[in-house]
Amino acid sequence: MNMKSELLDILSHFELPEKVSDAEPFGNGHINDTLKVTNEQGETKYVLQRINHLVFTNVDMLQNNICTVTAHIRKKLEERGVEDIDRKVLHFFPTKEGKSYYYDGENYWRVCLFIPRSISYEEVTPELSYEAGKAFGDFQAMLADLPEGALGETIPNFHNMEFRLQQFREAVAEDKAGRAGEVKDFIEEIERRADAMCIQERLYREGKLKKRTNHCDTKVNNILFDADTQKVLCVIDLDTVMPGFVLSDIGDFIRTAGNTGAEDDRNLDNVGVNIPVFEAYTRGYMETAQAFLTPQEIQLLPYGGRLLTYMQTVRFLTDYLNGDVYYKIQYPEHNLVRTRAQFKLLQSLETHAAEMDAFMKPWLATSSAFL
Ligand code: ADP
Ligand code: GN1
Ligand code: MG
Repeated sequence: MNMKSELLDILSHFELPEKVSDAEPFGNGHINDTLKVTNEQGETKYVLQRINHLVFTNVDMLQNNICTVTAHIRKKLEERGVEDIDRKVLHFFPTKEGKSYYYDGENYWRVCLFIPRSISYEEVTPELSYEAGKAFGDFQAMLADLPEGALGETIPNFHNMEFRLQQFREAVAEDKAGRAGEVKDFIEEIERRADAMCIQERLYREGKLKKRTNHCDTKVNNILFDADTQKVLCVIDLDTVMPGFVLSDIGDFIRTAGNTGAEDDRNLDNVGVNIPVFEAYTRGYMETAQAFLTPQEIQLLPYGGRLLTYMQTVRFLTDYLNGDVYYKIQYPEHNLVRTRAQFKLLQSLETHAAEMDAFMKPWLATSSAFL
């Protein structure tokens, strides 16, 4: 990471209301680097992020998307007469040249307002999960009227399962890190499920499923709660907001919050589906999303949890096979540990599939939205 003086130099290129004095690492994302920035009184005021431009190769498109999304949500909140809007939607600061990011010749940087008295969780209670469900559904609802083409695909085919399997098969065939033999059993388990996990792509080709604007990274720590009231303040981490299939946004929440263990738990006994968290999220989500979901999408929501967990198993294993080139790792076999934990969660979701699918019945009975 850059030295303090370099970070302060980077920050000096932004049009910020207050003078800043320090920046320290913050958050635990696998892709970008996040830092919190303090003013001269030592209060945290801004969030500085270094964009991983090897992952987000079109930084202009990425930043345009984020500006479009935040401006659209801000307008919706103003129309609703919501107060304290700067804590409910991210506020980014331009550079002194009026751009939404700063390029230092090597890296791309952006700065947003730090939302005071906010908290993000790695684990949630059913009560918090219900609030998160309402918030992510509302997030999709607010973006539903963005005109087609308003947002670019920042990572093409990001949640396309067929594409992820293709990348996985290439990684197996090339076996760059010489690890394919060691993970033979996982490769078989993945192939055994491959067809069943590509339902969305098939339905889309048949014209039976449409794309919507999704967040595409609804990890539990990508939502900020009010530290005082425990209500949701703001949906954050907007890099992957783009057109995709609606199951992504229930799927990644089940995969992260609906896991009794950690994403990279070494102790597989800890890992399994947390049914109360799934049920509470679904209840909240359906309150805000039912109006725009089709019966078919509603029926498929629990499948979304299995799908996103399967997809993440495939993606972590692909990176392990490729020699750890995509996700940040903390130790050499980290991606394998992640693969094992995600696969264990998938097995647990499969065991509970009938019960989770049946949970959707009341909404299916009352659903009237059509494709
Ligand atoms: P990444 O996951 O790529 O590291 P995030 O944008 O999710 O980046 O930020 C990481 C963490 O930093 C979040 O989980 C949250 O706890 C905190 N955070 C991010 N942006 C803000 C903000 N504007 N105000 C307060 N906290 C924030
Ligand atoms: C990455 O950056 P972060 O940690 O929020 C990844 C997600 C994965 C997630 C797995 C751009 O998200 O797709 O689901 O790791 N983001 C990108 O934890 O690939
Ligand atoms: Mg994040």
